[in-house]
Amino acid sequence: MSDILLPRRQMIGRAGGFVAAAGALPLLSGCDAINDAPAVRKILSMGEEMNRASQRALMDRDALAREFSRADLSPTFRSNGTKLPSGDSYAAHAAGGFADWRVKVTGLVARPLSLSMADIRAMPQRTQITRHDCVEGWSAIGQWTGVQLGRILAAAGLRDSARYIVFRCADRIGDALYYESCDLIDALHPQTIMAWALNDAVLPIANGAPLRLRIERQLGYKHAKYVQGIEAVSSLDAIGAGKGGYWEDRIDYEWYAGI
Ligand SMILES: Nc1nc2c(c(=O)[nH]1)N[C@H]1C(S)=C(S)[C@@H](COP(=O)(O)O)O[C@H]1N2
Ligand SMILES: [Mo]
Repeated sequence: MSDILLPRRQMIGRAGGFVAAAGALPLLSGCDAINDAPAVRKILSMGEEMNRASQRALMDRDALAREFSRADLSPTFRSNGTKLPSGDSYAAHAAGGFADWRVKVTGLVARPLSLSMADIRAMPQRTQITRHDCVEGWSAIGQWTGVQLGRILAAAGLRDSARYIVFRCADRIGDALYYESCDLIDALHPQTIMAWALNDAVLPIANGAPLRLRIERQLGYKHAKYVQGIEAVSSLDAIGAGKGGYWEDRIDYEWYAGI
């Protein structure tokens, strides 16, 4: 998996480089000849790169991911990773239309919650058409409907010591149930939703039924499917091997997968 990850990452990096270079061009044209020296150009573009990186790190975090129109929807939204969680428990939930599914909100909260899908659907909803980017080299545009994670966390009452939100999933891959996490900037971002519908239909099992995270400023593997637990913690040290996610702990996926 990691060998196909690299080219995609490089592609994303390079795409950013092209944008930076294109932006820098008008500044350079019309300047004196020294700007044509390759070394100077290299230093300028390094500065541009650093500038972009620090902006991404410090300032860009609240910006909205691009939203698309219905005409942009992918004909099918493919599935990746787990397509059907194994085990009798999930099968029984699926057979019952997930009527008994519970999402537990625990950890550093004033009021731990156990939410049914009916509870989730009774909360104010948000619908967004966004592009999903998987590091394995595919993208798809889909329309997602669900509750902003911030509303759920507000209902539970985050404690001051909470720094990260951990998502516990129902599917086991090899040795462990899938898990992911994010910081509070992403957790409280307006486009971060717990989605139960895709393209106006109830979420298919392959896409994470009954409830999956949409965290639109991040790469695909952060979008936890089959969520049954939302946990507020002060540190990721005790989660899995400490890097904050199933793939982060096993291969070289970055915890911060911002796009
Ligand atoms: N629980 C769980 N969540 C998961 C995965 C998974 O295997 N299990 N795969 C991740 C990856 S790598 C991607 S690209 C997306 C795929 O979402 P999709 O199946 O709706 O396309 O889910 C992410 N969330
Ligand atoms: Mo992915």
